Amino acid sequence: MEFHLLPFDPSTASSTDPFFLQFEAIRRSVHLLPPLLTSTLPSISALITDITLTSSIVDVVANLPFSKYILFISSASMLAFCAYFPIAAQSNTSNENSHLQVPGVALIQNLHIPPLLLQPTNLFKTQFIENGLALVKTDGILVNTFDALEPDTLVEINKGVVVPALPPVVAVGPLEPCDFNFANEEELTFSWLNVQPAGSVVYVSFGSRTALSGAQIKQLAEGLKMSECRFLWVVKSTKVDKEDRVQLGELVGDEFLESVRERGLVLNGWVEQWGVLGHPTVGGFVSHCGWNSVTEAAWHGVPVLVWPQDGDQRINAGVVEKSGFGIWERKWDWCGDQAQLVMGSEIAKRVDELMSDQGIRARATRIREEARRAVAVGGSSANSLVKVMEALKSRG
Ligand code: G50
Repeated sequence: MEFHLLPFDPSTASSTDPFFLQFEAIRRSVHLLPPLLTSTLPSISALITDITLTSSIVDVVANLPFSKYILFISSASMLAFCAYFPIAAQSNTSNENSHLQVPGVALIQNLHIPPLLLQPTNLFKTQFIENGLALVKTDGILVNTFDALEPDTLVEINKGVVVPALPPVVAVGPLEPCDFNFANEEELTFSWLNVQPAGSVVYVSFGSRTALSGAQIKQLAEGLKMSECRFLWVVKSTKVDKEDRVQLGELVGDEFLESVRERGLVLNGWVEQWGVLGHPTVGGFVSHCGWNSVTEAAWHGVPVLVWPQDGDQRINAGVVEKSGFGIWERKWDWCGDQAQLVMGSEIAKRVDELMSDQGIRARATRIREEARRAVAVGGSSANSLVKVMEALKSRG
């Protein structure tokens, strides 16, 4: 069924980020959903909505005869933070603390809090606070994580320690990504990967919406050249793909491309990340720690050099570090105009460390086993999902 959004004027919102503006455009149209939701046959028994829409949908559907669930697309640690942050924001207007204690879960340094949430006001912060407060009006929260990845956090949240009135939080992951089929360099990527030695390639990607600065891209190129590894590097220089018109040579230098031709593949399109991380020649991942990247690395048991760039990524990096399948150099800066450059020599050192550390590799393999056990029949995530289904059925 197609659902058309109302016209939306971005200049009426306090942000220029295309992703947040899209959230807002959807949020301002969800009040049109009820006639559609109540006219389906068979009638629906549950509505599952993305976290970004929570506050705009809960009141609209409050009196409709189905259960209301939220799908939280980041970590359970981030969910705890999301649920508690509005309470902290209300009680502490001075913002003088250097950290925030999420009850029962974690002491979060201000340095690790999503930067937009430390500003006085902006569209994302408003949405984040409203969504966090509205979580208590839902029947449950599904999270793309699994018990073995964030055991303590899940237990504490469900004990009511973080926010007492929070509905059940259900770990249902790791969820497999859907196949969008828009990886444009698939053949090149896999024919190159296929001829590399097992476990020898480090895959470098900062996700679908992070553009490193030109200067940082140059240092990363330098680092990969200095490291002794083979690498598959997806370069991204603009936040929105369709604005990307720069040739690779201009970004990283033709000389660089020539000098690493034997052991590196550099691309500036999308790759099919699930297939890349699952490829036997890939043995390490330099990642910004977007949550999908973390769960995919866990699923495939690939050790991660975490380099969070923005948003929830430092909180997610903490999860990877704690689970033992990643290395985190905390001195490395966020992305942004004021960012302190991380030099190539330092990147090379860490990449070589990642690729040679047998302890990390063993722990990544263990996480992989846990991830697969969680979604197999009888596993923690599979069982939890069955329970949700049974609850829906018993509602009639
Ligand atoms: C900051 C940011 C981007 C971003 C997130 C940030 C998330 C993702 C989950 O914190 O935490 C989330 C999205 C919207 C919301 C609550 C939680 O209202 O710059 O994705």
